[in-house]
Amino acid sequence: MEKDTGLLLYRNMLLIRMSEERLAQSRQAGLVHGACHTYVGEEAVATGVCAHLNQDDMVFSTHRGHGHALAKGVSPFEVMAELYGRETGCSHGRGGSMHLFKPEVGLMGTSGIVGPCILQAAGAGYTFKLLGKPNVAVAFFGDGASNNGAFHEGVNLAAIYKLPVLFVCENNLYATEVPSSYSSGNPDIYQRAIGYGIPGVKVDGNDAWEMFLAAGEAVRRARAGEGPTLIEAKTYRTRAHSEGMRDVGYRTQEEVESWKARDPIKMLRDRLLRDHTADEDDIDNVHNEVTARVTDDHQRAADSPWPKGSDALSHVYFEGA
Ligand SMILES: Cc1ncc(C[n+]2csc(CCOP(=O)(O)OP(=O)(O)O)c2C)c(N)n1
Ligand SMILES: [Mg+2]
Repeated sequence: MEKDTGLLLYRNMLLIRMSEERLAQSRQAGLVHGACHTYVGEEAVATGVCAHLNQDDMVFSTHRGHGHALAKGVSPFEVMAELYGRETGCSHGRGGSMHLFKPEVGLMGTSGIVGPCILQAAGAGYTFKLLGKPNVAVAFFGDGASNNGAFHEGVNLAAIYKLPVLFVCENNLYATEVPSSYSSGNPDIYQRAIGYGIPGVKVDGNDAWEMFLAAGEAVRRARAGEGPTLIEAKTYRTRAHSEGMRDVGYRTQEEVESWKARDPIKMLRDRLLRDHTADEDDIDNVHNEVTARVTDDHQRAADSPWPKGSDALSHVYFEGA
């Protein structure tokens, strides 16, 4: 692992973690309007994938999308201001957590509807292919979404046309409170790739380096015209399904603790130090930089103006040419 790559992955995971811990506090303080599904514990997935993408590559995301947005290059300030309902948010405070958009960096939207991101990524891949563009589209989605009809339609379409798409299933073992072992005939979702004639890869979704390597190969394939890949990232959310929801009765404390012991940020830190890729000072520097950034971005977001009532009808329909 190159030092620069290792520290970039570490930095981006920490940026997501600290931003969301700040958002969770802000929600308790009444600053967040609407739902807030955090990605805490799953940061390695978006970080490892998005490290290979440029601004013209497109990401289609879910209800649990803060990490995808941040990894794709939306700033903590724009994400926080959006959840705080401010004009400076990436959707001008109109959308909140599940309507984060920034097409300029390829973040094509988080969404409260479970499943369609799979179809949208296939559609974007089709566009790239028709226009002869060298870009890739990525759908991030959960184990729950993989049981939605959109999964079959989107993956099959991408397979037959060899579209440049990554289907990244974040299997965190539950859809809200329903275990995937209950709702899936075969909870090893990567094995479904066989049915579509495309590669299916199982990855430790808490291992940023493994995610980076698997995504690198899938992006290479996509850009080379070899078609889509289904990546199943085995991971876990360590906070409640959504902030403020109860988190008891469907999983055990022991299970949560066993996954916290495999925290993706801690795992990468241990690897960086063990392999002498980076030292404690390097890691402290990243912590200091990210802490200062998130603190400052939160304050600027909280101090930002509300949208004006007179602007309520702007940004509702596309007005550009
Ligand atoms: C089409 C649709 N069906 C149901 C819901 C209600 N719902 C919201 S989140 C969720 C669970 C999704 O589980 P998964 O895809 O595994 O994502 P996770 O929350 O675990 O990240 C469901 C069923 C929805 N938002 N949209
Ligand atoms: Mg899930």
